[in-house]
Amino acid sequence: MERTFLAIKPDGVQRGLVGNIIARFESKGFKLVALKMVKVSQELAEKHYGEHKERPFFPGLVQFITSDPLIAMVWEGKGVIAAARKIIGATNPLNADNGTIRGEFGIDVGRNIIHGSDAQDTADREISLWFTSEEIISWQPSVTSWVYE
Ligand code: ABT
Ligand code: MG
Repeated sequence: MERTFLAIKPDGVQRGLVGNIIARFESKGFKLVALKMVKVSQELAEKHYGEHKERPFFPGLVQFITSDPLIAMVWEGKGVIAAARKIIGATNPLNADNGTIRGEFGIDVGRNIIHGSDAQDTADREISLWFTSEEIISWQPSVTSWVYE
């Protein structure tokens, strides 16, 4: 089954949005298989956002993501990578559709509340960057047959 890495960023935690955000993925029917609060190190932040290393916003991005704790998670389900990106909304919250997390809760691109892996290869890379295999739990929700046909 497909898996994605999601992180409620320090702004989402500070603004008390953790429960609201988790509820959206839970009620959609996706399965939470790993979760932890992390005060992110400089090294982990630079690895996670490695693709943006040369961009002018990189130092501010690393500073922001290491500034306070975030909630790191792995979610599992059919089509979860693309579906989570839809639930999250566009990178710039002012362009994000109403009803998405960023559309409802954000304004600035550097305070966009939540991260979600953008493709299968990034999901694989990010999950192994943030979690050990022991931290990811295989379990079967008893409602599975009411979510999947
Ligand atoms: P992430 O889920 O954080 O990766 O955001 P998303 O995939 O929607 O957007 P990308 B392009 O990966 O942006 C990564 C972070 O960089 C910030 N950013 C991006 C800027 O501050 N200025 C920019 O011009 C661009 C392109 C937004 C993202 N995170 N934060 N915080
Ligand atoms: Mg991204």
